[in-house]
Amino acid sequence: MADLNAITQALISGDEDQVTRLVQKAVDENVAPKEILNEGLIKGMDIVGDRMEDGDMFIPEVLRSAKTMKVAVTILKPLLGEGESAMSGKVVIGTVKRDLHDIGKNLVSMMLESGGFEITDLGVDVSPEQFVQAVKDQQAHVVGLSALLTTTMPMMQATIDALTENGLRSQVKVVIGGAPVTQKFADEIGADGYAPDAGSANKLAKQMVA
Ligand code: B1M
Repeated sequence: MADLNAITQALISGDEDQVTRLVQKAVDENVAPKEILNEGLIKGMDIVGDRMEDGDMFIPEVLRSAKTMKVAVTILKPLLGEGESAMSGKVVIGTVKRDLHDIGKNLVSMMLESGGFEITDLGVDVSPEQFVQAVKDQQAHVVGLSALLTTTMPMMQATIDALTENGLRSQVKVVIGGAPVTQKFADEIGADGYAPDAGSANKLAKQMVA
C-alpha cells in the first residue's frame, strides 16, 4: 500500500531514488496526485524548513531535498489538473529579484499551465524591469510574483510600481504568493490578488481573466 509518510521521510533525507520509487508506487495504486503532493511532498518540505530554521539541517541538505522535490514533481506534473486544456489567457510568472526559491513558483506555473494558461516563466531573481518587458512582449493578462523571503517582499511593490510607471498596470492583473505573503500585504501593495497555494492561484487567475 502507498505510504505517504515514507515519501515525506525520503524527501527529508533527499533520497531521490526512494522518493521516485514511492511516488510512482502511489501513482500506480491510484492515490490522488494532489494528495501525494500535499500530504507527502509539501509536508516534507515544510519539515525541511522547520529543521533549517532550527539549525538541524544545512543548505547542502536542503538543496538535496529541493532537488528531490523537483524530480518528484515531474512525475506528478502530467497528472495534476488533467482534463483542463482550453486556453485561459497569458501569464508571466517569476520569483522576484534577489530571491532564488523556485519550487513553489514552479508548482504554481505548472498548475496554471495545466489549467489552460499560456505561461512565460521568467525563473528566479527577476527584476521589476524584466517583468515589465515580459508583460509588454507577451501582452500578458496576469503577472504572477512569488517571494519566499521577507527581505524580498518589497520587490513585489517595486514590480507593481514599475508596471504603473510603464503604463501597464491597468492592462494586467497582479497575483502574488509565497510563504511569507498574506492577503493583507497584497492589499497594502495594491496587488489584485493573493493565493496561498498553487490550486488557489489557478482559480484566482481564472476569475481574473473571466
Ligand atoms: Co530558503 N528560506 N533560503 N532555501 N527555504 C526559507 C524560505 C525559510 C523560511 C527557511 C527557514 O528559515 N525556516 C527562510 C526565510 C526566512 C524569512 O525570510 N523570514 C529561508 C532562508 C533564510 C534562506 C537563505 C537566506 C538561507 C541562507 O543562505 N542563509 C537563502 C536565500 C537564497 C535567496 O533566495 N537569495 C535560502 C536558500 C534556500 C535554498 C537554495 C537552499 C533552497 C531553495 C531551492 C529552490 O527553491 N530551488 C531553500 C529552501 C528549499 C527553503 C524552504 C526549506 C522550502 C521552500 C519550498 O520550496 N517550500 C523554506 C522553508 C519553508 O518555506 N517551509 C526556506 C515548498 C513549496 C511548495 O512551498 O514555496 O511556500 P512555497 O510555495 C507554495 C505557496 O507559498 C504558494 O504556492 C506554493 C505551492 O502550494 N506560492 C504561490 C508560492 N509562490 C506563489 C506565487 C503565487 C501564488 C502562490 O502567485 C504568483
